[in-house]
Amino acid sequence: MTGDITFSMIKPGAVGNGFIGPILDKITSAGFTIVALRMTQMTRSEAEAFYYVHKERPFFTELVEFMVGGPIVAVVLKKENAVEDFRTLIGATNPEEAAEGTIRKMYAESLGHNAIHGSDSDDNAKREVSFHFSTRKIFYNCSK
Ligand code: 3AN
Repeated sequence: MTGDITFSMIKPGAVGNGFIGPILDKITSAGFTIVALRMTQMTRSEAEAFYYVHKERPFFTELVEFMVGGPIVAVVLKKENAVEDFRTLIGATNPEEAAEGTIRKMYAESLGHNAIHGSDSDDNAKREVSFHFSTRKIFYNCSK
């Protein structure tokens, strides 16, 4: 059985380009309910910890630099089959390969600056949600 919660971050590039509103509108129009939301700027050690699984990858330093370069919007989203449906909504990691109408196709600048993050599994969604939000800041009972 799949969970009904996923975690997303609107990344600094998309925030800086003024796309918070349009991106949140696409997310809620696709049937996701926002149950937690926070605008913040990650510290270097927070970004390194969040992307720990990528620490051996060649793009790790570039990724951390980008993610600490400006504010992000962290959101917890609720919907049936949330993780998979949200990955479909955001599109491929590389915006050049993302399907028409996906968030990355519409708002991403490049593979490194790809507008938005979405959890890739239920376990990672749980880890990422608790990384950014304490339990009492998540409003699971929201329905719209
Ligand atoms: P996704 O975000 O689609 O799950 P991951 O988990 O493979 O993709 O990568 C995490 C983030 O690292 C991506 N969102 C992207 O910003 C960055 N990234 C991934 N691959 C590359 C790459 N080859 N060059 C630069 N940045 C990359």
